Amino acid sequence: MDSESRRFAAGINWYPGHMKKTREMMQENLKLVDAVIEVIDARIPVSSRNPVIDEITKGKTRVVVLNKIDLADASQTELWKKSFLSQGMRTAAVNCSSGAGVKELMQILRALQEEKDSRTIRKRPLRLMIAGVPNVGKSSLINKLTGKKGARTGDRPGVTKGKQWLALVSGMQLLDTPGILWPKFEDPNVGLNLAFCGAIRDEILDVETLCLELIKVLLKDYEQLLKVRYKLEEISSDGLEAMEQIARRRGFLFSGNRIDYERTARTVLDEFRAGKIGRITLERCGDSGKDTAEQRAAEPAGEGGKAAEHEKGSEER
Ligand SMILES: Nc1nc2c(ncn2[C@@H]2O[C@H](COP(=O)(O)OP(=O)(O)OP(=O)(O)O)[C@@H](O)[C@H]2O)c(=O)[nH]1
Ligand SMILES: [Mg+2]
Repeated sequence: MDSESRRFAAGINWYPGHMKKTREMMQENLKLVDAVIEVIDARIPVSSRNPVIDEITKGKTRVVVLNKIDLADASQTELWKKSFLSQGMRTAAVNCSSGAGVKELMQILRALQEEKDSRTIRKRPLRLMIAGVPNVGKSSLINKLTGKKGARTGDRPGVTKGKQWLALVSGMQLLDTPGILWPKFEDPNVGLNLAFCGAIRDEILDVETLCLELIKVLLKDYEQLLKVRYKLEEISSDGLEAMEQIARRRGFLFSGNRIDYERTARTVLDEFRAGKIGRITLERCGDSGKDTAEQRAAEPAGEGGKAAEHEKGSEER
């Protein structure tokens, strides 16, 4: 990552007061639940794992759900799933839009129920907390599991406010929670990845620079997809030039052929998030995934570490 990218990434943070409150609510409710379903984004299986959720759910049975697999590279999702399984985590890969993989998750939950029943005299249906970063599909997962539209969903972060219990036909109870982030991203890539995938409110971001960063990342591993989507025979290896090529191709110009960067940015970000550029996994299992985790441990605060310090419990923006 070049120094400009690093500076931009270090400035990304979103930890409004409601997330701090949600964290407290989750901690209070943990004693009521038998297990936690951690929903993560299959496009960013490292960055979408919230260390706070890790910390507060220690000692609880956990199920990791890789969601939005329709948007991710299928072979990468397979590798990530194997990697989580090999770490001893119960894992399912799902698409909460179509429902693919939800049956497999149900089998995991049924097995958990049986395990619990075999240990207790008074049997009662499982209670599960659904946790994860904003916009990852927690409420959509609940709706797929219950077969109803009981939980509100939406294509922006921060849709669920407050807690809500919903029941499955089997009697299992699911607790929907608002998405939470954490006060400081140690690795600037994490903030970027979360922003690319829509876990951070666009209103607080400079979307033009965010798009430029996304294009830089895509040029590395997915150059061909960019060329095809934007009908470019050749694409510059320079991020800004590539963004300008896209703008011209789409006709996002003001009078005098000046480029409408904002329109270009919103379009490319929307198309990436909707999977229109292709199925893309930003964190590849093996090398880069491992690198990211190792980097996190090895260099707690990068160049922009201090700048990235978030105000704990700052007012909602
Ligand atoms: N393509 C795709 N979109 C999905 C999938 N699951 C959820 N979505 C979409 O992602 C957006 C966010 O879904 P929600 O269920 O509201 O996410 P959430 O985690 O509850 O979000 P917050 O409550 O804001 O934290 C919605 O537009 C969903 O339709 C999926 O598997 N694939
Ligand atoms: Mg929600």
